[in-house]
Amino acid sequence: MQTQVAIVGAGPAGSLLALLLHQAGIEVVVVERQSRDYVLSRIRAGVLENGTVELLRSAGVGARLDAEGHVHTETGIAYRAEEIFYFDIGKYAGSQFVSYGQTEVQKDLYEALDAAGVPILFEADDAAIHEPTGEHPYVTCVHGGEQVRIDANQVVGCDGFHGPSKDAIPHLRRYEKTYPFGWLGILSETPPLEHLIYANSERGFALCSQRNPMLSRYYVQCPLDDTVDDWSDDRFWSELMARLPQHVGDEIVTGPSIEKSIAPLRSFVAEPMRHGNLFLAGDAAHIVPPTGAKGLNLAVSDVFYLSRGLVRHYHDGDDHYLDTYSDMALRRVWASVRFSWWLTSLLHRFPDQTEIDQRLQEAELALIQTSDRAQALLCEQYAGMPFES
Ligand code: RFL
Ligand code: PHB
Repeated sequence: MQTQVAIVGAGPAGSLLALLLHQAGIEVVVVERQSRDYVLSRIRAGVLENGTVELLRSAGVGARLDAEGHVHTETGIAYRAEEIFYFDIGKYAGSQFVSYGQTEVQKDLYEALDAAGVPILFEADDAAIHEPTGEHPYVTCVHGGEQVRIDANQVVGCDGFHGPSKDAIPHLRRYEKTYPFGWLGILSETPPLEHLIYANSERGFALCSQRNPMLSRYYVQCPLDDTVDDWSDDRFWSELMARLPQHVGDEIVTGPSIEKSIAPLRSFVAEPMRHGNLFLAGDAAHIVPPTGAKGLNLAVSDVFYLSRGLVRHYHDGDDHYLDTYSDMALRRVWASVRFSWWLTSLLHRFPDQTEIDQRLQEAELALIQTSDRAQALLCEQYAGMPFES
């Protein structure tokens, strides 16, 4: 098989990149380890920044998002048991964000790729990248029991944190930090609260989020060695309520969970994001803890920079944006890695935390609550930086 760009991984990064390149007349082939149904069953991100929404719209996959997504500007932070304030990214950053699940984004992308006839090899095993620094790198995999070879001009690793593409880069610098807790998340078919609410509590972090008017998403911080079997629905709801101000908890409509999972928290950056004709994008190159809602948005910003570089390369023979891809993408990555780490540190209960650490977190939250300038800084980062031109 011969193509111009071979993409490993059909999550949001690989799917959106494939769509944008195809729309620009560039041939792509995508290789995905899982089945389509499996990818569509993963419950992940829920918050899309403006830049993400605009890029999805420009790719022609904004219609359902515009019709069904819930537009917000305000987000709550609860702390000190009964205190709560709302920061407004509309007021301070002139921006808004949309609650629309990653699952729905993925569904929209697969439908658009199908309609465009872009080839995606689902359930492809043993994907490997060869000769990344050569003029003709290639990907091999096993698909439908057959050995497949895809010859390309560029290969893009969009294969998430556990994928093989970053291992094809020698001397890759890896920066990593793990956190001593996880997030237990549930979905329930109940009406969500109007606003997202993040909570700092002596019992641990909690988050109230949403997917649509009849689908809520909630999280509580839990020990890393807990399993979902340790958490009955009753235990989850009572722990969530115990971490929120009473008047917020009173508004929550509880119901049976329809999904329950535990995710570890990690900060990770791989540098550089290019090795010859192999490029990395999305979770393949970086992971952030979900506290700042940045992971999917960063994957999309990588795709913005990389698609621009590839389009200029194929249309004009101009490699400026391909050559600056890694540096430009990494500037945004590091800003989000820092923000996500900071918000995680501010809102979670650490195992060795003492009373003074708790009070220091609360004092910082009080500073944000009462200082316009501190709130503006939070809002600017939560809203997301604009893409660099
Ligand atoms: P993905 O989604 O992991 O997709 C990678 C794809 O590559 C495939 N793959 C392979 N394919 C072929 N061969 C191989 N050997 C392969 N190995 C792997 C995988 O099957 C998969 O389909 O990475 P991508 O595309 O970079 O997208 C990144 C996002 O998924 C991720 O950053 C976000 O979900 C993170 N995240 C959030 N991000 C936000 O922007 N806002 C949020 O509100 C938010 N909340 C979250 C989150 C992630 C969470 N979890 C579970 C990690 C909440 C949670 C709980
Ligand atoms: C979600 O809705 O899943 C969500 C929202 C905000 C976050 C993380 C996850 O910071």
